[in-house]
Amino acid sequence: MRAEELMPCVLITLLGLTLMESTHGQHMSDEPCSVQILVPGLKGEPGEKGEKGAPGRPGRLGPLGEMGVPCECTPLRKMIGEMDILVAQLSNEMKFIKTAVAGIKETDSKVYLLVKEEKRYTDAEVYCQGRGGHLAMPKDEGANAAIAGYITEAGLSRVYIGINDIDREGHFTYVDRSPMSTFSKWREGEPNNAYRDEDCAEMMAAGDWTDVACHPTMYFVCEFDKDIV
Ligand SMILES: [Ca+2]
Ligand SMILES: [Ca+2]
Repeated sequence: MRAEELMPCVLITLLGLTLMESTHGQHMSDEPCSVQILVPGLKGEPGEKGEKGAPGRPGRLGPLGEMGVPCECTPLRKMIGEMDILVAQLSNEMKFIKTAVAGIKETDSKVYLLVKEEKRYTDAEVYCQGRGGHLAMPKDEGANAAIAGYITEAGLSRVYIGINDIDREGHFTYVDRSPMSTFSKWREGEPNNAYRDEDCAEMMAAGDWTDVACHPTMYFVCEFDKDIV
C-alpha cells in the first residue's frame, strides 16, 4: 500500500485519538481503519470457448498495379505454332540440300540435284517425287552433259536416272511414262537386259547409259522444272 493511500487512515486514527482524548473515554471502534491487502487467488478453470465474432471490416484498397503490356495471346500462340512448323520444314529442306553433293546443276529449264543417299530405283523416284520432281530424264545433249558433269565432279562412277522398261520389256520410257524421243545415249551393246533382270537405267560419269537391275541401291539424280523450284 502506497503512502498516499495510508494517509486517510493515519489522519482518521489521529483524529480518533484526539476525539478519545477530548471525550474522556468515549467508546471508539477497536479498528477504526482496517487495512485489507488483496492477494490474487488461484487461477480458475479455463472458460468455455466464446461464440464466433462478427466478420472484420474489409481491408484498405491495395496500391495501383503497374501498367501491363497488352497480350493478344491467341493469335501469338497460333503464330508460334506456325513458326514451329516452318522451322521443322526448313530443317528438312536443309537436310535435303546437305545430301546434295556440290550444289545444284541447272540448264535453262531444269534443276538437277545429285542425292548422295543410296536407294533402290523405285525408292529414289519416290524421294524425288516427294520434292516435286522425278529421277533425271535427259532429253537432249545439253541436259545429258549437265548430269554427266555433275556425276564426274562428285567423283562418282554411276547414278540412277529416270529411264526404265519396267512396264514392257525392251520398251524404254522415261520414269514419268513419257516416251523416249529420238535422243538416247545407250552405251554400245546396251540395253542388253542382262540376266533378264535389267529394267532400270544408270548414267556413267562419261554420260552414257546402261540398263541395270532396279533393286541394287545407289546414288541418284533428281530433276525439277525450274518454274516450280
Ligand atoms: Ca529390261
Ligand atoms: Ca545392261
